[in-house]
Amino acid sequence: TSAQIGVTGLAVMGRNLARNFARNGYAVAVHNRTVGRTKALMEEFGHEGEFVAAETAKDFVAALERPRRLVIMVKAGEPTDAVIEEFAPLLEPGDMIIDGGNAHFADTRRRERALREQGIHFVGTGVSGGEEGALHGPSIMPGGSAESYDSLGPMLEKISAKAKDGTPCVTHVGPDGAGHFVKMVHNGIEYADMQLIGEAYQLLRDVAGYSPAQIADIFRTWNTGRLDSYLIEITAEVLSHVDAATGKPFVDVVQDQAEQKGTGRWTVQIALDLGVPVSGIAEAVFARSLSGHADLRAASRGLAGPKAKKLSESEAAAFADKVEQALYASKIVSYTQGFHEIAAGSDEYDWNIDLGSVAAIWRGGCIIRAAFLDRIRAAYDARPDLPSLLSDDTFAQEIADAQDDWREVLVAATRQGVPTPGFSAALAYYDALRAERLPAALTQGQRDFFGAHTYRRTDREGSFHTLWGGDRSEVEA
Ligand code: NBP
Repeated sequence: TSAQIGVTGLAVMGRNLARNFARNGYAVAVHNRTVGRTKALMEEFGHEGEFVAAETAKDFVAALERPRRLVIMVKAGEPTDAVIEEFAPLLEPGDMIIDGGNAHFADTRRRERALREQGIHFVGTGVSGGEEGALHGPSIMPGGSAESYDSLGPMLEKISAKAKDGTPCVTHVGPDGAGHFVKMVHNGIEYADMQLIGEAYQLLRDVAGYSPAQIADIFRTWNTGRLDSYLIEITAEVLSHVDAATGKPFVDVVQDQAEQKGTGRWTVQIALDLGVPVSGIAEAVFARSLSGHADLRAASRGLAGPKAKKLSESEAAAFADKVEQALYASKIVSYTQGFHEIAAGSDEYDWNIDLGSVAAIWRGGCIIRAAFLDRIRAAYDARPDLPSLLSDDTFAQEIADAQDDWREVLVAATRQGVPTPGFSAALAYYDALRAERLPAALTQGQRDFFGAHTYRRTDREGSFHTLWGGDRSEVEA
């Protein structure tokens, strides 16, 4: 038999992706560095479809129909290069290597360029949805050549998640590293979403005085409205879970030190390089690192601050409604920032990414899937040149309606000493964008004073410098 697709790297993600292809009727060649994993897959799941188990790289390549489609699902970084080095010499022009790992888009660009010289299509592909998504339908973000998508697209559409309207959650994002770039920003937005939800939880707990179980109910209610999303849904599950060993809320027995694997950090690093203000995403990454500084936190615990006062029952209910407004408004800002970064990356690398279709493929399968994304898609479909999500009339109106509550929540948080870096950064971004004047004019004056960096005037063209150390007259630079 010849297999239509092959998967090498059969840890949780690769194994489930291979099963997904097989369950959808494709013959799948499977391979893993350690043969035990291949055998385990065949034993446990071999009955699910048509698999061809290969022990060696040569057998694996030989099992594939031409042009070959070879999916790599190994640990990102050096392992990916090692696998490419192993397989590329065995391939022929026209063959495709699909890297479904969480690669850095710059690595993907480098690999794509190198393999293109050999006539091999390298398709860096973002895959989101964790192991369940890989099995039942992930959101898939392929980059690479348009030609490779002609061959892969129908297969990816088949195994991908479907949005509520039935559309497959996959599209050809753009050439070379575009897919991994978009996956990176997806993860950055995911960090921001999680941080905002965390802040809402802490406010409901410390200011409103609700228990984790009560907060779970509040999140369940929110999940029936405009915040309807996978992350809100699982938040309610986590908050209502009780630890079997102690009988305490699960959330109270877990160490409050968040870990990270790096894609959120990359989103911020690249945003700094591109000059895109993703302050909400950055605060989310920093909040995780701050939480991990156990010694610093222990040393700071005695610092002065207000004691949070609990609210009466009716005040608490009213406050919870305001937190929902603050969460929603901050979420709009996070997505605004994330989509700005995608637009900037697309400009920088000539990817020509369609922002509406990115929103569309995030509607199902991935971690940030949400009803909200349908609205973002609609906003970009209506105006593909939308300067920012905040320029969309509907979103602008929703923020206008939310802003009084958003500000009040932040006043309460500040007064009571509850940290809300995500909510605060989002509001600062909003207020800065809509400001008539920013203190950047003063910054320019300071820069000109100490470094003769020059400034531009509001009333005339050209660059100017003031002779600060002399008679303070202005000269044209
Ligand atoms: P891991 O990231 O844990 O990688 C394990 C796999 O890499 C095994 O198959 C292992 O083979 C193989 N491997 C390594 Br490590 N070094 C290798 C080398 N030098 N040569 C050949 N194979 C090598 O697996 P995962 O959690 O399934 O994730 C796979 C990819 O998918 C990663 O890039 C990950 O970032 C990405 N991803 C993961 C998730 C998720 O939810 N876990 C979601 C989305 C994307 P062995 O069996 O011989 O050790």
